[in-house]
Amino acid sequence: MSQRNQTLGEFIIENQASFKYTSGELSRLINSIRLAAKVVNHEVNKAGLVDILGAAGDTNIQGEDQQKLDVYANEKFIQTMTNRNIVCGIASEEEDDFITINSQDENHQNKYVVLIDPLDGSSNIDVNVSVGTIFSVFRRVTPVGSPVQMEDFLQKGINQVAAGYIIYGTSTMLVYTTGDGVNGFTLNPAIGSYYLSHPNMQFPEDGRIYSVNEGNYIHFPQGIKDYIKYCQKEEGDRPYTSRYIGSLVSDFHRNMIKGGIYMYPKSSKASNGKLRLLYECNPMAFLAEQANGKASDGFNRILEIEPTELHQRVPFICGSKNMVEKAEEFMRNSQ
Ligand code: AHM
Ligand code: MG
Repeated sequence: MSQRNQTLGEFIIENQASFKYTSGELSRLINSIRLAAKVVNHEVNKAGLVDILGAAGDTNIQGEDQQKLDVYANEKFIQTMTNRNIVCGIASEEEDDFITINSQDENHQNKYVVLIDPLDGSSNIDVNVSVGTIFSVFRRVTPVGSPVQMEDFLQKGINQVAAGYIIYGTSTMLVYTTGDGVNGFTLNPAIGSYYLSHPNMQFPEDGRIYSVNEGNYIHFPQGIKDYIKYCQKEEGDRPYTSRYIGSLVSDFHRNMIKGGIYMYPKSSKASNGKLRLLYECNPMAFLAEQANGKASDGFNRILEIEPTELHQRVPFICGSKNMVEKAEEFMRNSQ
């Protein structure tokens, strides 16, 4: 049920009972993400003003330069969730290993682990283009009270209990699901509250936007090349429109509202593509399915992929159902 002027805080309280585990722990977790997001938002918004731009000099596990804001966002999200003592473990795209929380305290009862990409698309910061935070939440599989283990994080996406993103765009939004549809909240920066602005978000079944880094075309598998040519062909409602921001959260968000497909396929240079299963693809796939969309690696449902390592990459095709199915058809036919 959506109400006029309903805040995220009110929405969380009102909907807590509909969540099947209802201990209030997940609500507190979403609350802490909302809080950290406000702090990060403040910093992202003044990125052009202060000397926080540029590479921090560190290199993350994927061998990429870290921007300073990546480091900042990583610290803020980890700090907020750790200080409030509401999760038992965190894995971040910016950290080599997962973080165990409260392992010294035998009485800690926290059940959830969070996987997070604190600032996705950060190469866009220097040019004032939208970036995002992506998060994914699982119930731990090892016994409550013991230190978390790798298996708590290496779960299939289908086991997610919540997922979402924050988009730091022309306005800042928090979009999330706890498995009962997708809702979007817009931050009113004057008051510091998020308001329910996009209740029950849904991908249109069909769309006319395709989002892919076409500069890599020559390296793409034949099925993807064929699908791109299909998108460009003059027939029916085609050619489609090409839109690629290079910021997954922003491309996904636009496609969910307008109808479209996002693709980061494997290539002859990167055999599993670029995006990470646990920090990027699983949460976006959960959101997509909850919003009547679809997410695939070209052949398999993303949410059913068995993860084998924290920083694993997978090819990613996601968006309006009929468009993703068409792309899969081209993949199959090219085999
Ligand atoms: P990042 O986690 O290093 O920011 O990389 C993820 C980003 C996505 O947001 C975006 O869709 C993609 O990388 C763009 O990659 P490319 O520049 O290769 O097209
Ligand atoms: Mg990322």
